[in-house]
Amino acid sequence: MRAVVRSRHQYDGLASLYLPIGLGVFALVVVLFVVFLWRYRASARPEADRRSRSNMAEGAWIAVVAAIVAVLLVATLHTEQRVDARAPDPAVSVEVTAAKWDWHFAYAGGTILRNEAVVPAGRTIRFAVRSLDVLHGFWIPDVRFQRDVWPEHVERFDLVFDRAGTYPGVCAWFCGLRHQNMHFVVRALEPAAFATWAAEHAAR
Ligand SMILES: [Cu+2]
Repeated sequence: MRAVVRSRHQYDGLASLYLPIGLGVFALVVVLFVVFLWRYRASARPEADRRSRSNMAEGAWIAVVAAIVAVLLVATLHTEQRVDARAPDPAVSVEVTAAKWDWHFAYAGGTILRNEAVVPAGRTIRFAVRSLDVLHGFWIPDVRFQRDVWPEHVERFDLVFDRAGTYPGVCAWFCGLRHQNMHFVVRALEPAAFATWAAEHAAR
């Protein structure tokens, strides 16, 4: 069986690669800026062989930037690939419909919840999300996950909610006058509690 992929871990790992590189480049630019300001200030004598030295420096700078971009690109594509991959055996499938200004979560047994999803914690949940009207954004910050949804298209993805608890979700795109009310929650229950919940709702 394929290992369970947690979007939160994946994107946190990516951020811990981007952040030090970003800070390092920022520090380098600031240091070079100050050094050049000091060295080539108006009172200093102008350098003689500006052209040959700057060609080398520019070449080195381009090579460093290209290498950094290549590393970040490969790491990002790998992460996206892992997050986008769908499990062959999701524990629960939920069909989500976004429409101004609500989210509806439908289960195989016929249960439909408004602005709330109930799922088992620690299990792979398959979401199939569609929009009935305009562009919406299915965003759950705690799992570092956001997907755009638009009409006549179904967006499918897997998520895992590690611990039992409440995970707030919001619409990530301005979609009209009451966009700011377009919230939902994912309630993750312990698997046994989820089984009870599912049995109760199936019996209705
Ligand atoms: Cu929306």
